[in-house]
Amino acid sequence: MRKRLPLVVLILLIAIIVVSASLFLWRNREAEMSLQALVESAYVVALDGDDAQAGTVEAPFRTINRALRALKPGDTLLVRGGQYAESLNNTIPSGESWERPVTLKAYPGEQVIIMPPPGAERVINFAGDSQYIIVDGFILDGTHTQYEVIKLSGKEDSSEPSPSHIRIMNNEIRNAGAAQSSNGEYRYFSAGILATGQSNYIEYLHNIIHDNGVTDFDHGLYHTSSFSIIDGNHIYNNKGSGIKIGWGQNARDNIVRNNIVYNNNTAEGDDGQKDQGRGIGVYAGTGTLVYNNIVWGHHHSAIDVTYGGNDARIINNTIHNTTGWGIVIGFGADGTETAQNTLVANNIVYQQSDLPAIMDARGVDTVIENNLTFGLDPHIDKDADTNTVIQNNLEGVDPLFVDADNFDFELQGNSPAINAGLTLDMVALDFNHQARPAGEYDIGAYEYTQSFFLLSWLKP
Ligand SMILES: [Ca+2]
Repeated sequence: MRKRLPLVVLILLIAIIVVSASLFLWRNREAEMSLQALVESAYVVALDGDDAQAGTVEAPFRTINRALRALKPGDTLLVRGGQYAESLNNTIPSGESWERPVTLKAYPGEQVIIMPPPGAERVINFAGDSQYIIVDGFILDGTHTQYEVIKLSGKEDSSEPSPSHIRIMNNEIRNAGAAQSSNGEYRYFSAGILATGQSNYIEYLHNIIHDNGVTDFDHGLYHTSSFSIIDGNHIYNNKGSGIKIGWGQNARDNIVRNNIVYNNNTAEGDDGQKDQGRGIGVYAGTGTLVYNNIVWGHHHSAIDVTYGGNDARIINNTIHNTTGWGIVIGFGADGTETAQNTLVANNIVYQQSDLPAIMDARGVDTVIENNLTFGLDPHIDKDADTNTVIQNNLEGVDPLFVDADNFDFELQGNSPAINAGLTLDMVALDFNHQARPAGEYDIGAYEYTQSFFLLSWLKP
């Protein structure tokens, strides 16, 4: 006789289905209502609008720059789908606080491209003391621009006005400087995003930054300012480095986390070599925190700390098959540059290059511990260092990724990286925002968790 499902299980299953379905409908209804409220309270721009109109959803403006003149702190501008040939050159008004910002947002569910016409310098330039501005959900295309897609034009002198408290989120940032040709000279001015001087408290969240630049000195995201967060971005195919922090200025206390950085350094240098672009370069700044990043593919090094970049923390990153070093400390081009007090901990470096996985060239007081290395040259090496400590690392041990060929760098259940990391408060969450249990940190960007079908299905 066939076994029948016990009645209590059946009732439980039906209850789960009913609750889930109502929860789903309720959430959808809530989202619809909040969109309706947003649309009714926002200014709106559309390609079939008219700048003489009131800028409402029924009577939208035609140009973004017209709409910007109407915005006050707390206002939102929604831009409807289509392509806008405009440059926003210091024309976005400031908000008052993060409670009353000025927000520019692509209309939910619509694709909005801002691509300035030939001759424009940038897609967006923030200058003066612009602050409390959110730019959310656009495709920002520098195909015709001369310089960066976005520039935050801060001044070196803190007594002069600089932009600050700008949130750049959910945008695609591409093709900076594509109108330029390199004509054999080095240029430094077509990064995807460039922040200079005192452009502090900037948040770069969940952007896709790709195919920017002309020469190998043009980076995806080049941030030379302080107190900023670079979180959850995908950065690839840029001519120079993926992310570069600091250069010539004292970039302080920046956080670089949860980013995926791959296959940058697409330009050759004037020596015909691709040896300039880093995945993540930490230069000349203090206190840079780099964690839960995943870096692979063509780069001089996946993570580089040098040129006086001091007190950097390089923690719980996962590096796979970069063409140079995995992590390198204190290796400036002129052979004298150093970095002080760097911590390199809980990183996985899986290399197929013949350079050491982790190299301390000229670091001072570097600590390299609880990392896992594997590949052609899994060594953790030091050269002209001062007081380097290398301890508790797993050298030449396969991390057992789930599927590295398809860029899935989560850990298999029998990975030696599981529970082999140091417990460090500053990386309490992993790449997936899962808590790392104290005393049981894994090495690499992901904390291994057993997956239970029902639990993952019930998660929001
Ligand atoms: Ca663990």
